[in-house]
Amino acid sequence: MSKPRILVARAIFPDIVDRLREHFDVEANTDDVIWTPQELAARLADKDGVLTTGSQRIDAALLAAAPRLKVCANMAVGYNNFDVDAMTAAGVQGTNTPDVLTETTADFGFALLMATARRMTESEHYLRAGKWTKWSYDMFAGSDIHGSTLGIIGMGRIGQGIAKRGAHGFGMKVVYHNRSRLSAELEAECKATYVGKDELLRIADHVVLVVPYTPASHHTIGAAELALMKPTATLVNIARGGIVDDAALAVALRERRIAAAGLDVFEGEPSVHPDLLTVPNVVLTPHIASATVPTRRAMANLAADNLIAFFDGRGPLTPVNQPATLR
Ligand code: 8YV
Repeated sequence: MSKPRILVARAIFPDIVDRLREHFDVEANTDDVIWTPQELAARLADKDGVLTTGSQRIDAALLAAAPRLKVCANMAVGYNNFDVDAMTAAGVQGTNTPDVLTETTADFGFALLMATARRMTESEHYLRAGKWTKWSYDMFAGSDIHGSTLGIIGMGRIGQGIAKRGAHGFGMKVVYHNRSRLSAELEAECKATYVGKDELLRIADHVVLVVPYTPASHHTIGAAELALMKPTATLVNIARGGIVDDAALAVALRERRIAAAGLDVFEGEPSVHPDLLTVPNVVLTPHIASATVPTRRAMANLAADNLIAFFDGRGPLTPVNQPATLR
């Protein structure tokens, strides 16, 4: 019997592609070309499965052009690149990579918060530019992390990881907002108190966004929300581009309506709003919150294992939908 045909849509660890070759007839994007939706559809026309990253859109048009496609394994916990309703209607299984990146991403969220509040990149640029000629009492004075109030919007696994780091490691008072309230046990573990979104924005010294992207969470933070925040506050977005109105944020940063922002994700990335590139009080990183070698390997391995388990007939390990009948 011939092996199922798989497309690995972006370059990933070569040994993990080799592992997939033991099970599948694999076409791999070894040169890491960024395909247009039409090019992706053409390559999927004869494929049974695909390993995607967050940058390939799987929607009704693509599914119509790929009639054999049965499973899409995303190498990411977020899957807003999937039109899940269209996939479910077409009988196509989707999977993601939860859990394996939780702690690494929470580490990064905390690192970005600290770098932002303590003005680490801004001061490094100053030093590298040869501008450091004398010490002064207020040079790059930022805001404290320890003992401050941390507001987390989106209290899933990563949000909980950040809450624990803040509460247990830095003695922060943690408040959170989420679609649903955590159990009393989880709230106690995270030492976190549930509040409304506006209250969180008003009282937090540092706001971290970890909410998944959906049409409902588009521009969770815009001009009106930024206006509620303290002028001394820090905003960190490690969630998705589009959760923050980047244009409104650039204005708020330039006018010092909030003190600083740390952004790992952007609307329309890899493009970055030009005004964010010219304000000094923002730390910018290129969507690397999960980027450690062990974690990226674990993500790629879990995506591969999802494909293997699906075609073995064991069922996907970490499904994102449950089509009533599969293609
Ligand atoms: C990925 C992410 O690196 O898992 C996610 O949702 O945002 C990142 O960990 C990125 O989406 C590439 O797949």
